[in-house]
Amino acid sequence: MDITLVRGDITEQRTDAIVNAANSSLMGGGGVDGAIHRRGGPEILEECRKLRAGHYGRGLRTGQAVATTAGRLAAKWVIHTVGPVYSRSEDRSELLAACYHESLRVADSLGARSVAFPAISTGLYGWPMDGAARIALAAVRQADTSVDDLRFVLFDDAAYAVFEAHL
Ligand code: AR6
Repeated sequence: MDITLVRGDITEQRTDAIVNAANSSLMGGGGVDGAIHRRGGPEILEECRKLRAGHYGRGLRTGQAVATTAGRLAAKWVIHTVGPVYSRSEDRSELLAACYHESLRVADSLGARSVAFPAISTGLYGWPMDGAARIALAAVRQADTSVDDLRFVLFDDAAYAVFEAHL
């Protein structure tokens, strides 16, 4: 697997799938989630609503992942996953690693070979970039997957530098 770092906006990636740092409601939000729904258009939310009306009536649990169309985006699919909110008192690293593993499992089930990830949980959910980068890179390196082009799309220079140091 090739692991690449990109400085930019995940909605512009031309990978088979892009991963959304969603919340368990699947009904959109700010950050990456807001950008994906805004640029991908209403089709994504329509599919999310159907998921909520069906198997995901209670929402998507932290560490799980599920795919929808990518609407108007260049990618074919959006894989929604829910990162853990950072906690100083509780070690939630395994839940963060699960986001990467589960997203890659969903990617494999779709036949996606190229996948772009944001730095899950490092925005609104408060995870320090250094720890999040270490967990993310270890998780994707350990994964047993057919994805051979994996990109981390980092929104600013500081995030890029932290991932670069760990890679
Ligand atoms: N492309 C790439 N990275 C981005 C983009 C973008 N367009 N926009 C922000 N980032 P966040 P979380 C970076 O908050 O911490 C939402 O409201 C950002 O700088 O998007 O997992 C959801 O609905 C940060 O480094 O996700 C949830 O409620 C990283 O992406 C909640 O936020 C993740 O920031 C999830 O919080």
